[in-house]
Formats: sequence, structure tokens, C-alpha cells
Amino acid sequence: MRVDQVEVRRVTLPLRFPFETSFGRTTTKQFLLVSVSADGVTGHAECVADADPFYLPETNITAHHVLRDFLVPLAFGLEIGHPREVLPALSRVRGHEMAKAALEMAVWELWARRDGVPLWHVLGGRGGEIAAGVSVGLQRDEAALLERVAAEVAAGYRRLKVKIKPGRDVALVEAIRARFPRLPLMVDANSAYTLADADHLRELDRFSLMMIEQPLGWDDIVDHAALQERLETPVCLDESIRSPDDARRALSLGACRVVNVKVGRVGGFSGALAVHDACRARGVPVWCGGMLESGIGRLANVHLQTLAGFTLPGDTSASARYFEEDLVDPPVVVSAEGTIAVPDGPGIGHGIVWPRVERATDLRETWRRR
Ligand code: OSB
Ligand code: MG
Repeated sequence: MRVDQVEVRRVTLPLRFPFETSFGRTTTKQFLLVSVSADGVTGHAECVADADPFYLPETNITAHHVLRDFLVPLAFGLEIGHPREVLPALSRVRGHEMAKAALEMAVWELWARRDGVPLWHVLGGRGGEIAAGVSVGLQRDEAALLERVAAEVAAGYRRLKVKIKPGRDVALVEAIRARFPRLPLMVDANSAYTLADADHLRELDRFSLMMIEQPLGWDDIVDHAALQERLETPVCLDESIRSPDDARRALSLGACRVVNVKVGRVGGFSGALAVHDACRARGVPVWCGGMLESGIGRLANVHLQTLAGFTLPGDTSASARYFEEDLVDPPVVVSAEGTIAVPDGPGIGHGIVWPRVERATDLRETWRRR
């Protein structure tokens, strides 16, 4: 298969509520939608870069630049026998995992559509349903956080993650635990601490948290290994894992006992599958992270989570938590039992509502193979 055309749109969607983490507050979701065409079929994928480089270094502008000037020209030169060949073929470009992932994921989606099968089928997953978890951002105060947590528990989510940062950690977790003693609960610090905070973070050990996600530097694994040695709570890495090799090194060093897999952070589905396989071979659980995706990226995450190593609920929650009107119809919904149905239609499996995409698009560029 040869790629004939690649189109990139920049899409902006208002968020229903601001989402706050230790690195900042997001009020709108802005992302690149990448569409790849070959053999008369088009596949779509959402890039997880943001407008700013506060989570990881890429931005929508760097992703656009690297796609246009490097990745798309490389893709036009490929004879693709299977989507798993795409990421290795882009390896001359160092880093830029989010830009690579968007292109690669669109090829997988196209592949599934071309065969008339759901994405999970080409990824090696299964149909049925997945367990849904939810990520709760930093709130105004303890009362607001407890209210939010109670609402998500009532909605049926199987696991809650709350964002923490220095000054807004131990007391908040203590308050949640007092009210929900047996709730499957974890925290995410998004790199807000240093190894000098180890004694402080040890105070979290008494709350039987499932894990603490990315407490230290975004590009660190060495300090995380030292921290894990001093904590009973399992460490989970997010930002630090940007390739299957990162995962292998982190596990060898003992830097974590759980891995958050975000397809867009590891260069695409082939990277995500390799991280999944490496963890599974060592008995390390993985779960699927989220990046406030629209339904297009959200559904890609649903399909990925049907692989056997995803033994923990992830951060894939209902579209309606973020968007008044999602770009897919039907939107992603969560049952009262905290599950999401895995689509069985071709590709991501729900229809993309193109008039909504058009309305939300403020920039668009198309490249054709010559
Ligand atoms: O660290 O997992 C994270 C959102 C944006 C950037 C980083 C993270 C998150 C989330 C939200 O936690 C997960 C979601 O609901 O999509
Ligand atoms: Mg995280």
C-alpha cells in the first residue's frame, strides 16, 4: 500500500470544565487531526500534542512542522505491507513521538477500515467492553474535590485518579480515604516533586493507593528507581516512557511497578503494543492513559485497552465529561457499571461528524504524493 494523501487540520473544542494539573490549567482542547488516504480509503487519528509544551516538549506547531517537512515525505516513500512498519520507517526523525503517532495511528485506522474490521481486530485485541477509570483534576479546595470524587464514584467509574502537587497532596488523599475507604484510588503528580520529597511522599503509603504516577522529573528514570525503593506505594511512569526501550530500562532499574501507556507518547500503536508486550512478559500491569482526547482519540484508546495486558482500568472516561458535543456519534458513554462498549464497526467504529469537525477547524493543509 502507498499513501496517496495526508491532511492535517487544527481543531479547537471548548472544554466543559477547566482541567487543572500540576503543570497548568487547560480550558480548551486544541489538537491536530491527521487523515491518511490510500487505495481510496481514509483513516483518521488525533495527535495528543497540546498548544503548549508543559506536559511534554511537543506542541501542535512542532507536530505540524515535523509532519509537513519530515514525516509525511518519508511516508510517501513507503511501500507499506503492514501498519507496524510505519514507526520504524520514521526512526531517522528523533523524538517527536506525538507527531509520529498521529500519522502511524491514522495508517492503522485506515488499515482496519480497508478490511472492514474494528481497530481492536487489527491490534490483536477483543470485542466486548472495557473497565473505565477517571482522572480528576486539581479542584478549588478540599470540599470541591470531595464533591467531584463522590460524583465520579456515583457515575460508576471503577477507579479514580486524582491530581496532586506540593501543598495539595497528603491531606486531600486523607480526606478522600476517610470518606471512601475501599475506593480503588491513585494519584498523579505530573513531575511536581523531586527526590528530596521522598520522606513527604512516604506519608502517602498509609492510604493503600494503587499507585503514584510520575512523581519526579518528566525525563527521569534513575531518581524514580531510588524513590520506588523508599516507597511501598507502587510508582507508575507516564511522561518518562516514550518508547519500548524506555519501558525496558525503567523496569530493569526498578523505576516503576506499573506503566501508563499513551499511544501518542510512544510513537503510535506499534510502540504501545511493544510497551504492552514488554510489561506483560515481566508480569507488570499496564493501563491506558488519556490526553483529554475528542472521541476520535478516545475510541482509539478504547480499542487498545482490549489487549490482555491492560489489566487495570485506565483514564478513558465519557465524552460528556469534557465536551458538550463530541466529534463522534454516538459519543463515548460509560455504563452505570463503569464499562465502555467496544465498537464493532470498521476502524474506530463510531461515525465522525464532519460538519462539527469543519466548524471546529481553523487551519488545514493537504499534501499529495507526487
Ligand atoms: O498526566 O495523565 C496525565 C491530561 C492531560 C495531560 C496529562 C494527563 C492528563 C490526564 C487526563 O490525567 C486523562 C484524561 O481524562 O484524558
Ligand atoms: Mg499522567
